[in-house]
Amino acid sequence: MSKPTDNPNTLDTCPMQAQLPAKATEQTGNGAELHQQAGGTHPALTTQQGLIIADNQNSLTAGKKGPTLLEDFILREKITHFDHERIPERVVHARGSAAHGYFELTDSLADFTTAEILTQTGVQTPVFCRFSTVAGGAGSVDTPRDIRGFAVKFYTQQGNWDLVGNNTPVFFIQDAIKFPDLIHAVKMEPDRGYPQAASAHDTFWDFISLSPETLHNVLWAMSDRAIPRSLRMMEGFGIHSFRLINKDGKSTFVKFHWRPKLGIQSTVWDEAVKLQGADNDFHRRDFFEALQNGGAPEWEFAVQLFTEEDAAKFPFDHLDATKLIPEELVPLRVIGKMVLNRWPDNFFAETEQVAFCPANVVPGIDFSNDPLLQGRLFSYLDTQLSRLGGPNFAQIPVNAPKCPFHSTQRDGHMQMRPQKGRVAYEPSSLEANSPRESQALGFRHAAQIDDGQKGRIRPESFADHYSQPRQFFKSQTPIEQAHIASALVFELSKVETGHVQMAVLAQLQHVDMDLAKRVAAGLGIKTLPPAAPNSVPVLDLPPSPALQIIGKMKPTLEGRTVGILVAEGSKQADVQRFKEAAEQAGATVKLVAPKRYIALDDGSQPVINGQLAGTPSVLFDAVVSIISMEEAEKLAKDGAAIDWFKDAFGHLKAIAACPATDKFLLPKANVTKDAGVTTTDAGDVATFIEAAKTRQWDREPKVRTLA
Ligand code: HDE
Repeated sequence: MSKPTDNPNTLDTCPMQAQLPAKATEQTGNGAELHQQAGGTHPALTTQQGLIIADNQNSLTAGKKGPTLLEDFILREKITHFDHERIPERVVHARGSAAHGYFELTDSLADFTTAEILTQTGVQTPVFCRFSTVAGGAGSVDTPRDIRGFAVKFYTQQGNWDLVGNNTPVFFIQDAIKFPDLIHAVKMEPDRGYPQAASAHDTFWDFISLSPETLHNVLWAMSDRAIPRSLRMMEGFGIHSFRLINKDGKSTFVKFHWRPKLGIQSTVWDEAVKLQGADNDFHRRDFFEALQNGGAPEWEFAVQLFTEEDAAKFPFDHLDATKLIPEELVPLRVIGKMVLNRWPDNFFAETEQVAFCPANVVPGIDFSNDPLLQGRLFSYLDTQLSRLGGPNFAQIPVNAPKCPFHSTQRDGHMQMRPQKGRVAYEPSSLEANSPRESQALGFRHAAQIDDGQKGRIRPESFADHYSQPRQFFKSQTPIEQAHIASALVFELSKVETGHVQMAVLAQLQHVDMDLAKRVAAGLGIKTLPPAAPNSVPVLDLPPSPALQIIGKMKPTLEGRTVGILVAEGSKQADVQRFKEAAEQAGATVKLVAPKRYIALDDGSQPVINGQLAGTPSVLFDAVVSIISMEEAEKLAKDGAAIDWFKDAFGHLKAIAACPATDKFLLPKANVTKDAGVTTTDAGDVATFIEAAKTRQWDREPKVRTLA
């Protein structure tokens, strides 16, 4: 076990004091001198103009106690910059975390596209990938029930390609013109300014109940997909159909999918709620720490390819973004992988300033006529103008292409590049090296024939709003169905307007009568309202097991975290045994104790990662408790200790409990024995590790009433 290096009990002097120059406040001269005298190697602090700053502690005043002078250009520059440190946050997907990495193609799609990123196998293309929540502001929490953004910028040699997707394969609406309505409905209500980052309120459910096209994505949002365990354990989807164009100009439709190597995993709702209190930054911290510790999360990249003729046979319209193509209908072809391995150097410069745009495509990839996608092609470029302050945001390093680029665009707010020459137009005859269009290499749109009829028309093929949500619900395991029903009860219980609850129940009946009844019963509504009007018959589509989480979860501890509760005098040998076993299974191990500095029974002082009161068991995937009888007796009076076990049990986690924990704590926490509760005997380590690789689903009926 590692020795603490910064245990204040073992330090002779305060490290801060040791580093201070003898008489720092009396130093004069410029910054470089000051640092040399301090024995440091720090570069001198300068203004933005490169001027070395002599005094960064005091403003320039007229006399010792006089007013501050306007002349203090150093103060003014610092304060001015500070005043403008915040830029408008994204109107949606404001809270996000991102990382650099690479994409590598393993299977060429040369028959289908000319895009080099999809035809050149073995090449590593740099990527920047940002995950986000949708509804909350930039400072909101990481774990609300919400759809997650999954946006990838590929810096290809043919220009940047942005695949700006979500962690669900469908979206709430069919037409871009409804997007501001959807977002206004889900965001905090405009008169009262709450709730933040939550869909459980009247305006959201009012809009949903009046817009049956939203139901499919609503069911995904009510499923455990919307409360992921980690950003590293989410699937991603491009949602819309795109087109691939080959060298002969032939077009094939494509849907893009990301599948996490660590398997999909979610939290349970009570856990997600408690995580909001335990760690606002749970997902960001998890992602950051994984990368810092050398973990490089990986996703498979897969496509579904289909022709116009295939599409004509689907029992839905693939251009409708509220529909998915079941994997059982068009199998996924895995063609590559993405590895994320480097946290940005600066959060603001990269994660905040990155500007994604679905219109960023490369030759060989083109758009479909999905009317939601078509609206997005306008929105993203437009939003950057106000968010990033002008038309030159592509010059910010995280947005700039990594291939050669030349345009005749000039000037504008924040122009960073002193563009040379007198020619800023095309064609020109004055400069031999001015950029020209290229028929051979340039982007070409798919030559498509549309019917040309102008109008605000929703196609009839978009009219079926219920068959796919029904298919989604029917495809889930009973546990997942119960979670969806319970999530609907939770959300609608927060709705204050009775007729909105009734209108949602009127819609749900088309999805599944049993679901509607369960939600009504959960709310205490005795009589269901009549079903909502419906213009087309609801189809009973074949179940698609690929839509489950539980059926697709990987039993693994890789990328997961095991928490071990210890206290003064805990048995070092037992701690070590569990630590080694968990680490061998791929988990990170964190030690929690009532105090930050303790000694085990052999005198060793392990690094304690969290103090008990601030480190609840929601932060771990499985827990172990190794404490002495004396300490356990003390902890039995501590609410944080009791909750540690009560929550771990309630959140269906594996628990390994030493005899003292078993005697004093488990009974207080109402923990009863099942396959997921083991002892800390050497013989039980392997059983615990196996149990820790999954959740104890059988336990759920014992710990909560589900709808
Ligand atoms: Fe977005 N969306 N969106 N969206 N979206 C934005 O662009 C918009 C939609 C998605 O990490 C905004 O730069 C419209 C679907 C992600 O920076 C904005 C419509 C999908 C992100 C915008 C949609 C997405 C955004 C806000 C309906 C999944 C975050 C800030 C037509 C396929 C990207 C910004 C990041 C961000 C508009 C619907 C995904 C306002 C108009 C469908 C992952 O331009």
